[in-house]
Amino acid sequence: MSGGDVETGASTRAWGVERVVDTLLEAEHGRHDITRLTEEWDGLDLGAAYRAQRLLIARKLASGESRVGVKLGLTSRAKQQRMGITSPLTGVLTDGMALTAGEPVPFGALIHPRIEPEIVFVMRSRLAGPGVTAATALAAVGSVHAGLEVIDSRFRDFSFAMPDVVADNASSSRFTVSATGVSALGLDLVLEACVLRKNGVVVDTATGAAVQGNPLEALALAANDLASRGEAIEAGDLVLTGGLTDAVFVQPGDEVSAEFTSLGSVTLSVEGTS
Ligand code: OOG
Ligand code: MG
Repeated sequence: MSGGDVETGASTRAWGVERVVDTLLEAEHGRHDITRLTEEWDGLDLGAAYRAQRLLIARKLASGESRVGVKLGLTSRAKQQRMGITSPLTGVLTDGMALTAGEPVPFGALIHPRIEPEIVFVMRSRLAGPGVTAATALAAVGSVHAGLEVIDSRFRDFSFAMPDVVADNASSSRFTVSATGVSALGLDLVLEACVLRKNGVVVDTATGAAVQGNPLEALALAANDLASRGEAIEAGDLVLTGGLTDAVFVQPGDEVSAEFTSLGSVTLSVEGTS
């Protein structure tokens, strides 16, 4: 290579936010996992990680995707214990991640997908921190839905430190949300129960209390956390409040469903045959 201006490969440049994003996008598009970037670059702190996430999303938007909402990660003890990280994080959802009813999980396009059940809010109005509480968050909610998220960390064995997973947009890959929503008023989301099944067999159960004691607390947390970076939850946004249970690994042909007390059920089938 004759000069810096002709360098293109992510592996040949000095570390910085751009190289982090190139490395993550190469892994996603090439369907291969990578080792922790925090071990390669000690400048990857939380601030740099959120700048990388912002650039990663900007790249997706530049390639034609649209922003559709926000996701929370690591809001439940089940998730925090599995991943060894105790603080929640936020990521961004795009329409490129959305699976419509009946659309299969594209297993061949993914690295090592796992599926987790989530309580999802569709926002009626903008919600901007700081100082958002569960009560003010509730007032901004339009409807509540059942959701399933497909996570697909770009990191080998889902092994990452906090800045790695933040830069990786909280392992986002795909998600689906029930078409019919329920009003949040009169719903006890703390006691809203969820039964997670894989191929018809119950693999886990939880209630809404699993996420921050109350999914509305998770929503408030998202608004306040985003505000610290000058961002907000917008009217019309979807908000995935975080996996209620540990995520299950899936193989081609698997079917995963989440059945809720009041929110209904949502199912994902993984493409291929087992
Ligand atoms: C991080 C993403 C977490 C959730 O709901 O907690 C997440 C991971 O588990 O890889 O989406
Ligand atoms: Mg999730």
